[in-house]
Amino acid sequence: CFLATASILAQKYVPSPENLKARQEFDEARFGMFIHWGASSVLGDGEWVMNNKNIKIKDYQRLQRAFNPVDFDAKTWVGIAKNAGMKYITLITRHHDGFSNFHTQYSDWGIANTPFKRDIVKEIADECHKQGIKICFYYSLLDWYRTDYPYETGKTGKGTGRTEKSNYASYLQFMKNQLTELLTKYGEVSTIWFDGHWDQLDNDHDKTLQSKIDWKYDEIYSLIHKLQPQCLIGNNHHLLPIDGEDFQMFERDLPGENKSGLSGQEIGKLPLETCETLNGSWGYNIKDNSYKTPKELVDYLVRAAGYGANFLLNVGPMPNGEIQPEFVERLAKVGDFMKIYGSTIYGTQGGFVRPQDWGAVTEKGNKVYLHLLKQKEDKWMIKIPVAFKTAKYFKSGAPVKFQKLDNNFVVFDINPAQRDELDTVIELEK
Ligand code: FHN
Repeated sequence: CFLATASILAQKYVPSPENLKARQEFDEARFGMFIHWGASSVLGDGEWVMNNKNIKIKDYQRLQRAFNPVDFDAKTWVGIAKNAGMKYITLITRHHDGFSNFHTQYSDWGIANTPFKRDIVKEIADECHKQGIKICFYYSLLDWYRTDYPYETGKTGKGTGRTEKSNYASYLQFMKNQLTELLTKYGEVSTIWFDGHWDQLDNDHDKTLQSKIDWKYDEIYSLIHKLQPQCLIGNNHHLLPIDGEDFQMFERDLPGENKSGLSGQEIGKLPLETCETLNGSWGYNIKDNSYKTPKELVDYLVRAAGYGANFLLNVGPMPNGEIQPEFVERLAKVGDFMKIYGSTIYGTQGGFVRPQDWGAVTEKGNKVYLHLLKQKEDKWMIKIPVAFKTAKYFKSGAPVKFQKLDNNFVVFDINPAQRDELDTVIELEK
């Protein structure tokens, strides 16, 4: 009997056929919208405000009376994402402050008890299904509000006023209950995006990022796959994928570049995603005007595609329910770019060389796309280890002059009149 149990426990996750299909679709999507929104948005100081400002639970609870996003319209939000060329939305259902953006039986601390009352997760999910884009749910493992969450404090150790002892079994059951709601009441959910694993590290500088507690991911992940086998699981733990996960994400980092300072993260074999903010903040931050330019956003998107990764671009909507105009404007410009160049990005794979200073390479079928993001010289030599017959400017279709040299080197003669300030794309046909 012991041996039988041990062999069940050791069983590796085998993704279902639906899941494999969903992985492929996810891997073709390349561009999604991340939405950080909730009670914390009211304060306009980012989603970490409760912890950063050491606000006690009893004071923070007042936000429930204040969060009243009367101008919220799911149709408008989904329209903004679609117009930007985004293929999915990853929405915060519950962030570290524990506030549930959906109607839940398992907590009074949520949207249902605000003056607004409406289930914003449901409205956005329904609208995504209606407008034909995928809906994904972010769900925090870390919780600054519940007393049964292990440890008194969040990562900064400041404390939010919880007094009772932790009880992970109870907290785990709560998460399972809420995940069951999320996976049974909102139609098809494309991904569950976990965050917060890093809260329970032995040592912030420990590059192995091993957690102090056993989160029981096997139980959580198998529940998700039982309820919706196609639902992809990702976890922002900065480790190689754990058994049961379906995609690997890199926060503020292109896969494998290890620039974010989180960890030296290696790349596994799953579909990849990188996430970044449109300004410098995830949640609404009234002081943050450091908006990335359309050129910077396009650069990030194209470089991510050059690594074979999706780009999940974050917006932190305002407490009244609107996405601020500075974001909408920039997203629309990226959308204009995607309307022209989308087919050089969606459904492609990373090219024959990793992204370089000059730009990135994507490939699809018998086409290779050279994205000249920063390349400036009119005579440009590059090593191209794939045989190709023709070269043309993707946008105009005009031929590009080139000369093949020894050892796969090719010299292109770039016509300045054919350059595009965002990205000059040369299409090679094999
Ligand atoms: O602490 C969160 C943060 O608020 C935000 O949600 C980002 C998104 O990737 N993840 C965490 C930081 O690693």
